[in-house]
Amino acid sequence: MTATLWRNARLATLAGPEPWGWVERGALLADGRQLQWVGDDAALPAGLQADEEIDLGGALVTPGLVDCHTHLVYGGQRAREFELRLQGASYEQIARAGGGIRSTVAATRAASDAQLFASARERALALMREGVTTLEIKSGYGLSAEHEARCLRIARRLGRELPLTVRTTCLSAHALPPEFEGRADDYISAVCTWLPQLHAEGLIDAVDAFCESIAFSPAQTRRVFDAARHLGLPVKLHAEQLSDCGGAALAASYGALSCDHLEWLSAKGVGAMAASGSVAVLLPGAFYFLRETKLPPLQALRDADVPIALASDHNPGSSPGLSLLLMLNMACTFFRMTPEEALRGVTAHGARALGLHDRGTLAAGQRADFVAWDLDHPNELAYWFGRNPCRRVVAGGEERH
Ligand code: DI6
Ligand code: FE
Repeated sequence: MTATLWRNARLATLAGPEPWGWVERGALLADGRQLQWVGDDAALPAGLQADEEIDLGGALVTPGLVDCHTHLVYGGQRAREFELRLQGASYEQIARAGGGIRSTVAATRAASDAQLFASARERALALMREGVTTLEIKSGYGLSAEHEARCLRIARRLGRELPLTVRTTCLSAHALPPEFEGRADDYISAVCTWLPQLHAEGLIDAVDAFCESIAFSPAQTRRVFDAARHLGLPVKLHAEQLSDCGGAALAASYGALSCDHLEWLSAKGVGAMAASGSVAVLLPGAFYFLRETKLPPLQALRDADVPIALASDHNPGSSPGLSLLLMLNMACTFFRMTPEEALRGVTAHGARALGLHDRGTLAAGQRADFVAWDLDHPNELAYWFGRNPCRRVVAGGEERH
């Protein structure tokens, strides 16, 4: 293992008591994949040796970014549906008329493995160019045992072939596939039989569902969660996106890693999430693209000390964007998050939403995932948009090229 010392960095460690976990003249020492020491350059302990030294030229350095909620593997696109929505059709109307998620399911089933892999790889590379080092990918556009497994295998392959950590989530309870029309309970029974097979093949790190009037009920969600619990898999939930179904409180009662979207989250839901330690994942891209007006209860989440994460929710229907940095900007402008909250949302809190405790801050013992930016101050990460200030990325102790 080679030990590398990066010097002359201005560190936003997000660890420790200073705002941003700031260290003005910082250095990071990594031994292989792990950070061995992080701190003030002048305080580097004499006993620590590096095989190689790299001067970062005073660059701003943050932890690697974590995009903790994406639907990256799918076929086709839905620009026509966007046009229909601009003419007045609602997301729900399109979904109920058999468009929406179902049209992406048809395109996904029709695509070859090679096509699905190539398009998902391009999207992953776009996110990586802005400093993403950990990426969650959900299934949910296959909606059969065969096609869900195919999409999850493609997600796993991305994690093997790219310098990136990929975490996979099974979202088979995303929408009702056409062959189960009128038989949602039967579909949920089928999903509960696939989960053990998918898990046995090592394809899933967590289980998710879409709990909504246009998708699955709380009772159906509960059945999926019971199956996940039986396998020892953690759960997350698309909850309270379009209405208040009480999904967040339900997920919290299963110790959910996260509840995501949450525009319609009630006070009761906030309390349940605080008690269970679930992360609130806010998705400003979907809020923006569906032209929602109902804001997630940010102050109530803060008051209850619920950790708040941000993610791209990249998907072809409600958030076709591929910039996690843009989500920081939108979280501040739309949701009134602070730039520091937004950065924690795509680092420490994003990691926690995936159950990962070895990343998201810069400290000894954490993974050596970090980004050097062409910026003076970390508040600029939420300020610029449409600009990519990412200069260099280190993932697992290795610089990406
Ligand atoms: N909520 C969303 O915003 C995405 N999935 C979900 O459950 C949208 C998925 C799509 O429209 O294709
Ligand atoms: Fe989503």
